[in-house]
Amino acid sequence: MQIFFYGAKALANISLAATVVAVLFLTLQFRGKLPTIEGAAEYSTNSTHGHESISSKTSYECINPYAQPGFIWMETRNTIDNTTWVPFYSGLLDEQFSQIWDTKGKPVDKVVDNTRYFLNNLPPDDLLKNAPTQWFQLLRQYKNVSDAVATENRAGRKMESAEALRELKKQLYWVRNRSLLVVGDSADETLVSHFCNSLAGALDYDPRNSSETSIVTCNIREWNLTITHWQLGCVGLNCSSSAVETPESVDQKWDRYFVPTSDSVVGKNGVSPDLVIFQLGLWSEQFFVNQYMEYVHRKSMDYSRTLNFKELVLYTRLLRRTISKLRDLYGHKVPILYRTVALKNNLEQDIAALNLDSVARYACRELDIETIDFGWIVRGYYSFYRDDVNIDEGPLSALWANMAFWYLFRSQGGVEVRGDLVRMPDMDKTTVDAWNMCHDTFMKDLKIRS
Ligand SMILES: *[C@@H]1O[C@H](CO)[C@@H](O)[C@H](O)[C@H]1NC(C)=O
Ligand SMILES: *[C@@H]1O[C@H](CO)[C@@H](O)[C@H](O)[C@H]1NC(C)=O
Ligand SMILES: *[C@@H]1O[C@H](CO)[C@@H](O)[C@H](O)[C@H]1NC(C)=O
Ligand SMILES: *[C@@H]1O[C@H](CO)[C@@H](O)[C@H](O)[C@H]1NC(C)=O
Ligand SMILES: *[C@@H]1O[C@H](CO)[C@@H](O)[C@H](O)[C@H]1NC(C)=O
Ligand SMILES: *[C@@H]1O[C@H](CO)[C@@H](O)[C@H](O)[C@H]1NC(C)=O
Ligand SMILES: CC(=O)N[C@H]1CO[C@H](CO)[C@@H](O)[C@@H]1O
Repeated sequence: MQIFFYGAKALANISLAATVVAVLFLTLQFRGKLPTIEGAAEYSTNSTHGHESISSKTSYECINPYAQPGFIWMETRNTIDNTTWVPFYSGLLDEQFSQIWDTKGKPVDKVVDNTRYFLNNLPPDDLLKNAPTQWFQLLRQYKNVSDAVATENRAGRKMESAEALRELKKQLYWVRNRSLLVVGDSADETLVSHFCNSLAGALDYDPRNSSETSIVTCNIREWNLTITHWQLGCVGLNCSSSAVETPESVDQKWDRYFVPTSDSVVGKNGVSPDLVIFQLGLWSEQFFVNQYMEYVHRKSMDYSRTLNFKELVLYTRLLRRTISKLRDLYGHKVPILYRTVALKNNLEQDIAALNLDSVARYACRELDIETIDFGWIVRGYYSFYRDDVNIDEGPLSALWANMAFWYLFRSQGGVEVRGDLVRMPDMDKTTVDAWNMCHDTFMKDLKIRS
């Protein structure tokens, strides 16, 4: 049998019944991967929400799928479901090449085909089953099924979807009341808004009239799940060279806009967001590029220039200021991730962005901050951008959401190893601190890749 997320492929039409059957099938497949009590269909009021009490195990294999070499699998060019990062693990080396080449090195089978996105050519099961959970797709399924339940309720029909909904709840219960803070530029805001639009979340923009920053809050009501975006760098299109962040302007943004609203960016633990993801590379790059343009009296911008050491030091100061602002605001316990820079989609080179990313990787490693390597993973996928810097809604935005939720899951005490959810978050947080359990290992694994 094909592994999960595949079995229902035959159900090509999107009728309500088909969707419900597919979801039931998928969730039952999925359930095999969950540490649930067999046959425990009821959703109990236990604090672990139907999950077996967390095992007494206090250590697990620490392996971050998104830090492994791999590839992006997407079903089609425009899909937002069925997209995942597939780490190679051991499957690649075990493949039998004799089927492809004969002893004289002549191909016995066609290696190249016209498949651009693995449409009819799925990666091998043993690779795909090691891929990380597609949290975003599960959330979308939940939305579909709960809409179906509402329709059935209104129609007074038998609750075909109720069982599917219960199964999904068992996988997703832990996202309730969570809060994710994303600090960055429009590239991050775009990803947040794709996520929310796709789940019909309510997006609020505030302050509406500011030319200094923007704050976007998205709430997925079904889950009371909140994602907040704080904009660093410039806002709007009219960014002159003076529109750059300095450590002082970072302070000012914090004091005027972020600190006064920071109380609303508090999640399950009551004192901080459950996870923070930040990045501030592209506007800093733009500042240096603008400065250089003025300095040499040119009309065009040059992204191929290597930044000098002073520029790197200034950027590092900015980065440190941002991190210490976050720490001052929310304390040292909140997990913070540096999101690696996604290079620009333009014909020129983007060397300055590489320089800044490299400096940030180094500084964050020294400051004990883990990396979410989205920028590296999507490097080269420029046809999926909707303009020079912002990624379109599609496979890559889905991938971003899956990645963010992999870390959020971990921040809540969940452990996923090679595609298996070996430990579900414990709502009482009485046992292992899954974040710190693997933090040292993941810090050691960090490579300087730029
Ligand atoms: C919660 O579940 C665990 C394991 O099944 C059980 O030992 C415990 O008594 C349950 N607690 C409540 C309040 O039901
Ligand atoms: C949700 O429903 C829409 C519309 O029926 C469908 O296109 C989409 O594939 C479904 N997504 C999931 C994850 O079930
Ligand atoms: C979510 O928050 C509400 C309000 O504080 C609370 O009643 C509920 O128990 C919380 N649910 C979970 C799963 O934490
Ligand atoms: C939503 O979650 C937040 C953070 O956990 C909590 O303070 C708030 O009470 C929750 N609201 C509802 C309606 O559950
Ligand atoms: C911007 O909004 C704030 C809060 O709503 C208000 O106090 C301020 O006067 C507004 N500024 C402008 C220039 O409209
Ligand atoms: C754009 O910047 C120029 C020069 O700083 C300024 O004169 C102009 O008013 C700005 N336009 C807007 C819409 O902010
Ligand atoms: C090939 C594949 O896995 N297709 C799946 C994509 O996602 C939808 C919605 O979850 C499934 O119904 C398909 O089976």
